[in-house]
Amino acid sequence: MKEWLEKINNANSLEVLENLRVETLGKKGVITAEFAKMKSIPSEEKKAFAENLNKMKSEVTTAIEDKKVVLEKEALEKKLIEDKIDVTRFNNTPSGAAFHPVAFTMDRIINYFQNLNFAVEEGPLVEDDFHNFEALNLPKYHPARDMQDTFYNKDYTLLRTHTSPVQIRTMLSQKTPIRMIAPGTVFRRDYDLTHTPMFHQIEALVVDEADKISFANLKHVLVEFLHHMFGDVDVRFRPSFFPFTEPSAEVDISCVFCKGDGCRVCSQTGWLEVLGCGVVDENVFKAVGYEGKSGYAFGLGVERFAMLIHNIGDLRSLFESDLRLLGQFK
Ligand code: 2U9
Repeated sequence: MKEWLEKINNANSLEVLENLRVETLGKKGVITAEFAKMKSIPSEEKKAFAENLNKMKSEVTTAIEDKKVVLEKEALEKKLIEDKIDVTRFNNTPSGAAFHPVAFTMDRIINYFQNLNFAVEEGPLVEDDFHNFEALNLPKYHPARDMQDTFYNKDYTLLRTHTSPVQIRTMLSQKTPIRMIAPGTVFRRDYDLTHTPMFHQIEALVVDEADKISFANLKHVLVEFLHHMFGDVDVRFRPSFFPFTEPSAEVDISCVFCKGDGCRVCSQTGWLEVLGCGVVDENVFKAVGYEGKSGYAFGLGVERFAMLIHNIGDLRSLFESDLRLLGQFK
């Protein structure tokens, strides 16, 4: 018996211990076999034999139970040490924020002009008729007002249709020289493949004393700017009309996709229209008490720039918050 107790005490795993339990107390175990001998024991010896056997059984049972507690504890400790969480199974790299392509493009353009010493001016999104139309040579009933389908409020305020009211406010509150850009959100009642009711513009205004600012200055600044944004492209100025500039021009670059050969994006023309510009109309200067000054202005749509720079085909995808698109700009 001592030998079994020793074996139990030396068991080094739960498996070994279980085998010892089967070998001693199991159906075919040595102790179970001893009980079977009871039948053949003379009755006067039975009591002592049974007592001895029960004592053995209980000693072995206790020894196995005690050893089991010790081995289970050891096994748990071993498991806790060995069971390491494999952190590499989780993608714990921070997903990281990314600029929206419109914000990214906006920042690039703002940064470019800040480096040329242009001030960045801002103004309200809810404007009045004077700052959004009247002062910009768009008097009441002027047909050009129909060009801008406007969101009007009940009190005749409106959501600005361009950032130009910011230039009006700047001229009304500051003296020349003025060298500024007005980046911001604008609103027009328009929704199709190439128009959304909210989009972003950056407009620029440069004003100084009479004859100091010319179309040549404007042309130089824009050609340099477009080369910075689009690389080695051709730039052309086409005569155009805007109520707030005279003369006016629209500016094209050679198509960034087909290099001017003609493709679907440029409608086979080889050219892409990217901005409008001109020499500030005398009537605009009159409206803000700037009679006789000279200046130039231009305006661009930020979404259009972002689409051309990042090869984005559908304007509306810029407003859908789809992470498959936004994730590409990290
Ligand atoms: C003042 C005087 C003149 C701003 C200008 C444009 C031409 C122009 C468009 C570009 C694409 C609007 O976003 S767009 O649809 N803009 O073509 N903007 S000249 O002229 C001004 C502005 C303010 C006081």
